[in-house]
Amino acid sequence: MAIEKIKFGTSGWRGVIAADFTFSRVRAVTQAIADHLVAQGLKDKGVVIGYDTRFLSERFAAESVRVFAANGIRSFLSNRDVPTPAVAFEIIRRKAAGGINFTASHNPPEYNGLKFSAAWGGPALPETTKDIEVRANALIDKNSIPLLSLAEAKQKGMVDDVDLRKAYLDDLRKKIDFEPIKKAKLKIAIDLLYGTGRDYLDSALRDAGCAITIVHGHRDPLFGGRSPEPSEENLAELSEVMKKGRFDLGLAVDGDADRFGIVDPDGTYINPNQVLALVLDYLCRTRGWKGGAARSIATTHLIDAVAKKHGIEVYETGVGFKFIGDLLVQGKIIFGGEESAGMTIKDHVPEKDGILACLLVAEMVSSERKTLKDMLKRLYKEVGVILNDRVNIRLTEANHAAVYARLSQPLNEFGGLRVKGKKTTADGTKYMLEDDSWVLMRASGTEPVVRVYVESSSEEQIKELIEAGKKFISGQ
Ligand code: G16
Repeated sequence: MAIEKIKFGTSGWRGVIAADFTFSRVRAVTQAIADHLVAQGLKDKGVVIGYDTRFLSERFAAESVRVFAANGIRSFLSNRDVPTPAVAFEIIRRKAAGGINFTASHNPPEYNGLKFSAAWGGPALPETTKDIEVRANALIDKNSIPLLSLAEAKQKGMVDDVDLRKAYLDDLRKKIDFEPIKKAKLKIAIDLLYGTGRDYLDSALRDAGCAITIVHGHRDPLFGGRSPEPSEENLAELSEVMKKGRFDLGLAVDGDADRFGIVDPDGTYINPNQVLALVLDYLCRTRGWKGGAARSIATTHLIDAVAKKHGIEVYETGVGFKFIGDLLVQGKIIFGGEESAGMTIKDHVPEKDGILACLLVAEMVSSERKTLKDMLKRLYKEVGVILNDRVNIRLTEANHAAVYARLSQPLNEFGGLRVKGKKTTADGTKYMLEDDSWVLMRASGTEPVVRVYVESSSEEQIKELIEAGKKFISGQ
């Protein structure tokens, strides 16, 4: 059987543990990254290495350190499992050559993965990951990859055990206005989804005087049998906890704490698109920053409506936070968001940060003294109602090719609405429909699914568009 090639997807390289994601392939990818850094003249700056709470993550991280050490590249190895945004922050703080977090983020438990962030702190751009892929695939199954033992690496001063938490949290204290949070004395329920957000999000809020109740706050490499994704379905338990107690807010982060999940006091899940629009509006009203807002092609146009209200420019990017991170470091934007629950802001890491997003929501709830539902009502009154939904449809060996072929079909009508324009990108086709509704269908770069995203102004229309999407993908 031919060996699958190593391929970086929307964010890093991911694979099923023991099948695709193996020690030997981790060695090959690390060697490829080492060669890439040498070619860039960055070898002497060292790399930050982190890992999440998945099965064997810390072992994969150690393997990577051994390869870097044998190449004369020093590793700053995290002393515990760590959120991806904290790795991004440490890369910038240490002026390192880049960093790796061993994580498969929100994927199911049988996956592991590796996110490579560049020296600028953001997820590596396609030209970089292409270079690493080519180098790694040429190295697969070669026995020539140099390796030191960890003891040798330590003895040669090629590995430092480091704490990433303190500097990262100290920095967040400068970016979040904790005064209203301290005054509000919020009661918050937090679902850590067994991941790396533990002692980060909860301790930042506890230090600000909040009363915290934690759900799923210990390491479980099986994530309770689910994916560590803060989706409505996965946060049902948090929602139940909130319905039983009296809480002001429910918060969650994914396995590597770069995505957020928000729940209102009555247990209602607030979808990430709505959270993004509310936070952008809040920041424009309170921070007085100048600059644009970026969203991916799949993300709500409610952001555009908020941007219009405040007279700021909108940048539409492909799917993947790397493109938003790139705009942030270019100084073009004050805010970036993705519908998959990614957010960052001006002067922060060019990487999505679920901890930052949750803290900003806590700040917003404390100063507005309203539920998110009420804030949304107010926003819809001001800028108009824009609703959205998304479904993921599983791809199988059997339907894979047929579904892919369908994704590029020309369409004149969709869900009973006329197609008035389309945008074809690397992320599939976005069909603009009558009355400013739209639909985007694209293959995921992190999971074997096709995602159908729809947006419209009424619940009924949203349901029809989702049904039309399901039928279209299944070829009916
Ligand atoms: C998905 C989301 C993207 C996100 C990416 C990585 O990609 O749709 O918005 O940037 O995951 O997120 P994370 O690092 O949290 O896994 P795709 O290609 O699966 O849709």
